Amino acid sequence: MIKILHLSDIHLGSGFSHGRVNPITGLNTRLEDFVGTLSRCIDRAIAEPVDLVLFGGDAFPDATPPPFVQQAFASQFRRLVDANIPTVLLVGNHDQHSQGQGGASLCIYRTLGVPGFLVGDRLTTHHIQTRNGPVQIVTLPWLTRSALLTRPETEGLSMAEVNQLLIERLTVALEGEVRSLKSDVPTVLLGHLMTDNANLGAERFLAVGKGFTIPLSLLMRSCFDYVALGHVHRHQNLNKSNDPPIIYPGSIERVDFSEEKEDKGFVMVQLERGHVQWEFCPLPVRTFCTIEADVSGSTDAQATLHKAIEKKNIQDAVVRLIYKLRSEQLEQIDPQLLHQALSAAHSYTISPELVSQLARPRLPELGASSSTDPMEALKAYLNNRADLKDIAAQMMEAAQNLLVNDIEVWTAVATTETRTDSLLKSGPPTRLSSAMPSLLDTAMAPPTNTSVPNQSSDRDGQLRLL
Ligand SMILES: [Mn+2]
Repeated sequence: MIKILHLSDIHLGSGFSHGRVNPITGLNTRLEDFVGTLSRCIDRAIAEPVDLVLFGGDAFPDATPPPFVQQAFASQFRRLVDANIPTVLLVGNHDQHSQGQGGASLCIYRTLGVPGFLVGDRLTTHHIQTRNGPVQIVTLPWLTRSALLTRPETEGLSMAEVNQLLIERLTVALEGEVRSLKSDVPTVLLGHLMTDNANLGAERFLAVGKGFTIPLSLLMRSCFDYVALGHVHRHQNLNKSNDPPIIYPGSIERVDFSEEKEDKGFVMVQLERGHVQWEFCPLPVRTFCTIEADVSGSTDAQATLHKAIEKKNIQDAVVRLIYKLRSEQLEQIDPQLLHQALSAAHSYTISPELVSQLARPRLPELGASSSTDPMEALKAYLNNRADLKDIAAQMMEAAQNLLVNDIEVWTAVATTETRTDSLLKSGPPTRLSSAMPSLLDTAMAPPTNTSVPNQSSDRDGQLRLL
């Protein structure tokens, strides 16, 4: 039996706005929180001890974290090297350069030849000999459209057709891995990806146009004993019948307020070929607390606000106070008293919102508390604009085209050189891939580096998700 600790979405170095500088260390307290939580995961791995650690991707907010953040990450994972615990570091979307080429922030572990460490930056199978026997890990890092398709291949195709083509390419490539698996060795698929039925809540719309959604049927296969995922920050098992379990452990810390109500943790797995047990292990992480109040109808706005604050336990929490008031009530609010009332919090923000009788109300179906994808949002908007009825269909079509053309940076022409440096493994070709070398080669060709606009703002947007 092989014991595995599966964690994901560490995002070390994010959420600094929710912390403050620790005067003793000079570090942001949220970095200290994240490192403390990561160290709890590593403590557990060593205390068991586990035979293998699987990291599901998104180590940092981006591919170029500052050295002190990299060092904090490395000093925790270093403890696994000392404890002789093999570790697979999968590359997530946040670990890649914006061009989607390689895993810049994690590949250093391969470059340095860190003993027992593997970096999963391509679709391939790793054969690992653990203390308790061999295990096969198929790594499926974050793949962008441009990693799988070239622009000429998609010209004139609708978004649905492009997605279909992407799935076909990936299916072929994954099938190549599956056919080379040893049938009597426990097997894990380790993927950083979005599945078509993951529960994303508020983050769903952010995913549109970024990468693509993978059908669950591609993962739900008997050749895998356990499917270890990363990307979605909310812990969930996508296959309740557990044949195999398809698990997002979620992020280890709250990255932002969209994760306010989520449990955070990692997953312990006991693996045999044909038999698996898993358990979610919650981590004690800092509380996030939203206090919402509408004082616009109140005669004593200040008192109403204090009542709303008193109802919540804000001790050491990351707090945001959002309240609505009328402009003539502004003078009734004493900010000093509010600061005092919130002083027990670890950090807090105060966001007054003026209620105006003149303002047109927001469409309830498009409120900040609900989420929807851009096409659905546009549809809801157009449904409320009788004056645009004549051109509504054209607007929908135009938007659809914008989404298709604008979502991803495409490779104009993938050169032979870049294809040689493909994401595919360099080992002997499988039966399938030797039968279809050109297709696979094209399928996994990374994009070129040229004329790629900076996508960092998009990536930050995705951080809420993922
Ligand atoms: Mn991700």
